Amino acid sequence: MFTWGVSTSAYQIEGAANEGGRAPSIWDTFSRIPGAVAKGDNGDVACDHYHRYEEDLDLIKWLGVDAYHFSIAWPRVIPNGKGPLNQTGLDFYDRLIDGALERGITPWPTLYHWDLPQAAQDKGGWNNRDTAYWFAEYAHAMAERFGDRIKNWVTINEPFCSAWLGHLYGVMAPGIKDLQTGINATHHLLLGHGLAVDALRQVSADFKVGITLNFTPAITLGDSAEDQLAVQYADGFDNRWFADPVFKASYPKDIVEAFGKEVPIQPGDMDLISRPLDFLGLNYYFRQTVAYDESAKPLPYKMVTAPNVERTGMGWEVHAGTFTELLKHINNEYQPKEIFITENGSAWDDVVVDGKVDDPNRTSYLARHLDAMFEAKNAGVPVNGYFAWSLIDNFEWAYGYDKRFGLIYVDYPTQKRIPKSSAYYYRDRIKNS
Ligand code: IFM
Repeated sequence: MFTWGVSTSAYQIEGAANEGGRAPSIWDTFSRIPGAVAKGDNGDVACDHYHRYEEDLDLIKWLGVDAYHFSIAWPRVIPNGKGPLNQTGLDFYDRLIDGALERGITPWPTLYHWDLPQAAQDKGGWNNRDTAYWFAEYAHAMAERFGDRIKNWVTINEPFCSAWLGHLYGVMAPGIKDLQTGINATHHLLLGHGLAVDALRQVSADFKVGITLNFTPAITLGDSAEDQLAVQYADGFDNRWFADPVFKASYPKDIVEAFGKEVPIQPGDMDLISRPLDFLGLNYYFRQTVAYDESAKPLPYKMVTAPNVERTGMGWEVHAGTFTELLKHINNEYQPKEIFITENGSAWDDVVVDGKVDDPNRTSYLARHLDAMFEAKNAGVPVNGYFAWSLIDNFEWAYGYDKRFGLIYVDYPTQKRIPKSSAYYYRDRIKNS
C-alpha cells in the first residue's frame, strides 16, 4: 500500500515554549540573537499546535491522508538533554499519538528535527561526541514509552542543515561558522543516528527505522571540466557527504581530501553509522545551478542564479524532472529497501481573499512533483509514500513566518486555519488514487 501523509516539525508548529516543563532548545537561543531570524520571529507561540493539536488532527483526517509525520521535541521530553524524563511533555505526545490513531492516522515521528536541548549545547552540542550517546538514550526512552503505538521511526531529519547550516555557515542554530566544527557535527549526528538505530531495535525488532536526508542535485551552465568539477563538489558536499556514510560506511574521499581536515572517526563508528535501514526518508525541494570558483570556501564552487527559470517564494528553482532523476539515481547508487518522501513542497506569497486562499502555484508544484515521483515509482524505484511539506504554515527557521509552506493557511494573530486550494487538490488526488 502507498502511504499518503503530511509533515511538520515540533519547533516550527508547537509553540508553548515555556510550558509543561519544556526547557529551551538551541532554536530558542538562536532566535534571540538580533538579526538571526527575519523580523526577530521565534517559535514561542508558532501555530500553537501544543494546544490546538485536536483541531490539527481533524484537518489531517479531513485531508484523507494515511499518516502524520511530526517530530518529538527532545527539550520537551528530556529537558536537560540527558537525565530525567518530563512526564508532562510525554503526556502531550501520548495525546497526539492517541488522537491520530483514533482518527485512523498512523503517527510517524522523527526524533531530531534540529531542536537540541540548550543544556546539551552548553556541553558542546553536536561538536561533542557525548551528544550522540545522549541522543541514543533519548531514542530508547521514546521507543519504550511510545513503541506500543509507533512502528515507523525516523532518527534524524536533514543532517545537512544541522551540520552545515548550523555549524559551518551559522545561518541556523547554534550559529557556528567553522568547518572543523561542521565536520565534527556531521560525524556525531550520524553516529547518534547509528546508535539510535540500535537503541530502537533493542526495544522492538518489529520497528521500521530510517533516516531522512535532503538531496539537492546540481547542474552547471558551463561546459568546462572545471564546471563539471563544481557539480561533483556540490553533489559531494550536499548529498554524498551524508548518504555515503549511511549507505556505504565511508565519507566521500574527494570531499575529505578537498576539506583537508580530520573526521573524528573512532573504531566501530562507520559500522554503527551504516546499520542497515528499513527505509530512506528522502526530502526534495529544488535543484541548484553551480559554477567553478577557485576562491570559494570550503570547496571551489559557488551557487549561481540560472536565468529564466520558475522559482518559488524561497527563490528555489522548480524542476520536477530532477525529482524523477534523483529517485532513480538514489535507488541505483544506494539501493535503499524502501523510500518514503518525507518532505516536498513549496512556499508562496499566499493571500486571504474573502476568507479563501487560492494557491495555484503550490497546487501546480505539488501536482508536477507527484507525477514525477510516480514516474520513478513506475520505473521500479521503491517509493512507497509521500508526505507533503507541510500540513500548515509554520516557523520557517531563519526566514520566520513570512515564508508559507502549508497546505493550510495560518492566520497567526487569530490562529485560524484555512485550507488552501492546494489542500483540496491534495485531498482529491488522494481520494482518486
Ligand atoms: O521547513 C523546512 C523543514 O524544517 C526541513 N526541510 C525543509 C523545509 C522547508 O525549508
